[in-house]
Amino acid sequence: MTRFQIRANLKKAVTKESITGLQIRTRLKKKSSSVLFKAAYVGTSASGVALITLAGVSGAQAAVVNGNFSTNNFTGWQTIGNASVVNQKAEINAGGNTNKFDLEGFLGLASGALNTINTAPTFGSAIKQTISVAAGDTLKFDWLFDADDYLPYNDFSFYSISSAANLLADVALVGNYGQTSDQTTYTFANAGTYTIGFGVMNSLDNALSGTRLTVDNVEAVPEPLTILGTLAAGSIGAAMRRKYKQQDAN
Ligand SMILES: [Ca+2]
Ligand SMILES: [Ca+2]
Repeated sequence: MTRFQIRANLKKAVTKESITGLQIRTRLKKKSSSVLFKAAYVGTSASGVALITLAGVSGAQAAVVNGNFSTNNFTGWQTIGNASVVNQKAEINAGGNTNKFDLEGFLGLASGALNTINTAPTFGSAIKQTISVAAGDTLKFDWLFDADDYLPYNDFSFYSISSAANLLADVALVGNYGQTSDQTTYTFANAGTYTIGFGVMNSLDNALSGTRLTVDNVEAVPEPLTILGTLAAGSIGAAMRRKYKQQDAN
């Protein structure tokens, strides 16, 4: 091979290489823009799905575990005193022999919190679970209070969120040996981790302890705005997809 031939071959090779390089770069550019498009598409739809999932599962994941007691036991919950799951509902009994100080400690209540909802709380029982919620999530639960006492022995039931106890019903409300049921909701103003609790106690003495609180269908659901936000995110995603589609066509 002459020097000329070598040079010619080399030139050819370089030219060929540079053409190939250009083609590769062009292809890469094309490909990367379509990859980018796909990434944007997938990314958008993925985050859209994530939001939808968050909104949809929030009730389950935001996370009350076994809120309907369908396991027929206290999986996901902690109990103190006398509590059991009967027919997939939590039954908490006033005859728990756990004093108010221990109950306040167990639930993480502020000291004296139980005295803010009853004049003479003595002994009782409670269950609790710690959940994570987003701002605006609403805790919902069904309950039934069945009093086994008469005034002035004002046995009572309550639910707690973090350090505060809230009265559900007491003998004064339902009458001697009375009962009532309802669904209660509580909306969390701020995102965070909260201990939620349910309890029932004797009052003034520790007798006629058949007073009980039945709890079921405990769930935390996102506020409707979160779902609207998800839809908005979905339309932003659609707009982005249109934009990338245009760029890809150009
Ligand atoms: Ca149930
Ligand atoms: Ca009692």
